[in-house]
Amino acid sequence: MIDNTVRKLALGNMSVAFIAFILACFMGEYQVLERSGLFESLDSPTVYFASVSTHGVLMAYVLTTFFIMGFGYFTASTALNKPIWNPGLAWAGFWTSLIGTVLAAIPLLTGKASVLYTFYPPIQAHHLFYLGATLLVVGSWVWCAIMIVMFLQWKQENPGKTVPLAMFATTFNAMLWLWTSAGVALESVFLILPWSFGLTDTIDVGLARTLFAWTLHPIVYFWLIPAYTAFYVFVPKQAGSYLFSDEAARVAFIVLVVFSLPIGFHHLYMDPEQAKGWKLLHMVGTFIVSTPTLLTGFTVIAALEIAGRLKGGKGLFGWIGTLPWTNPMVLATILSLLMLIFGGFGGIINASYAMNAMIHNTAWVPGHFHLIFAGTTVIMYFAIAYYIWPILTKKPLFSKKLTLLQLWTWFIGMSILTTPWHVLGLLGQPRRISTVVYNNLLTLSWQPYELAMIFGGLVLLSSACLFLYILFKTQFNASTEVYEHAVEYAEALHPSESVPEYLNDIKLWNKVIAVLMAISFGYPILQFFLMNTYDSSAWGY
Ligand code: HAS
Ligand code: CU
Repeated sequence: MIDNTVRKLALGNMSVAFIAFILACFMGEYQVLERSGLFESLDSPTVYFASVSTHGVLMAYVLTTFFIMGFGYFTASTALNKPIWNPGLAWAGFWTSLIGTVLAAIPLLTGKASVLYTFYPPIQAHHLFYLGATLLVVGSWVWCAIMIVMFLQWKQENPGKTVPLAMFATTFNAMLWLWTSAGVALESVFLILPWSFGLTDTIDVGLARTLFAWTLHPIVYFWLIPAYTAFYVFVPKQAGSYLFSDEAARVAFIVLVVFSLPIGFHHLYMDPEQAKGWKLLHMVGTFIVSTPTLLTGFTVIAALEIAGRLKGGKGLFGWIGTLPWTNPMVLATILSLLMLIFGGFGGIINASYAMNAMIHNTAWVPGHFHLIFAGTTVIMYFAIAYYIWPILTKKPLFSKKLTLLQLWTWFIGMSILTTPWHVLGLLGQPRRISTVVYNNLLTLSWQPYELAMIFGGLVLLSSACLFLYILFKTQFNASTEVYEHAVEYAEALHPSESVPEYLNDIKLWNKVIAVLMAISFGYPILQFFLMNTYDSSAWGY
């Protein structure tokens, strides 16, 4: 049974995540309305950029980090059957991150940090924003340390045994986050913080963007790993099937973590500060990091196929119809995978050096990441919340029908929002602009798409409200019915007593990452110290 500390830590962290999420959804709808140029009274670049910066920070950093921490405490304690190591420290991490979030929110909401979630210099925000963001990250490092300590302790207590897959994935994500955030931490400590406090007058934009690129790709897999964890450890059981291969899942997590780090230059293809050879190297790595997703798609669909066939599905596709579509976790997985086909396809286009020139800095890019992050990834956050909220609160899930409606509307809304976004990008609409109206024929042709996006946003906003309503009604349900189920982890089709040590530990992979990072980022960073660079002056406001 789940203990009170875990219950509070998981609920506390996830509640912050979902409150941030709903606030950001309202901002998102305002942004599509404002940006369309169809409502003159809303026209305000100042408000727009304050809003879009807050929206991005809330979704990309606050929703994700708090969700991942809450879910991590839950998986660590249930998969290992162990209490949380040092709960006092866990709460200290939580409060540090929360205080950081509040500090960053002050300049964001007052228009003093309208630098978008990527905060690329030379646009400068108020120093409170950078300080707050730093604290948010420092708090999350505490979570990483707790996950790694629990993983190592369990291994010591259970020599020769295989670490449960859920904990293996969580610990790899913690390790990934430590490596990932190191890039932006270096950028903050050595470049941005001194510059924003006025200790330095100039900033090396090329070096700052290089260090941010170190973080920018792996961070997206930090967000994604909880979704894949659910695919592997919850979905097969929920569908009435088995985990197709425990070993393949471990390989997928390892490749995902190891190869997500040395490839960030695919965000810099169009930048001048890195040479094309380095970009090419990072491109090769980017294609390698797509393979664990293909492996995940294959094994998760295989688990679903087994489920469908066990339920009597026949023929090539007959098993799809016999899947338990009314199970929220299974439905979310199917919808998530459908969005992954197109979101991932877009990713491959982005990653292809030459084709990147076609879509870089256009509306295609937010189309890509809304589909694959807000779609594929966040729909699994919903499914996880629906699955564990009853376990954490001991209250049965409020209305399965509404839950299914919520998942469908999220999928439909996200498809309506992101398809026009992709098309607009191909039509040449830039990203990061506050209005699309230039009074010419080209921008007139954009209008029907803008209208569709406003509608998609409305569907999403309703769906997001419904999500929170369901969690709220579950937790504060007045009924006396007690939900006493424990979490059920999937069993492997061929359970193996032991796996090779490299599929059961982090040490070797840490070393591999260190070598790959030295190769892919060593010289590209060093070069800034070997040549004369011409810094841009800060133009803060
Ligand atoms: Fe990305 C930009 C490349 C995945 C997020 N990405 C972004 C940005 C974000 C983001 C936030 O190379 C914007 C950053 C900014 O603000 O500047 N991305 C990729 C590639 C992948 C990828 C190659 N991205 C993600 C994920 C994200 C995310 C995951 C968040 C969670 N991305 C890029 C590039 C850029 C970029 C460039 C820079 C663009 C620019 O120029 O600025 C890959 O990981 C994708 C691999 C996925 C696949 C899909 C396989 C499909 C499967 C589904 C099978 C399902 C079936 C259905 C058949 C290859 C496995 C079954 C149905 C049943 C009924 C059962
Ligand atoms: Cu990337």
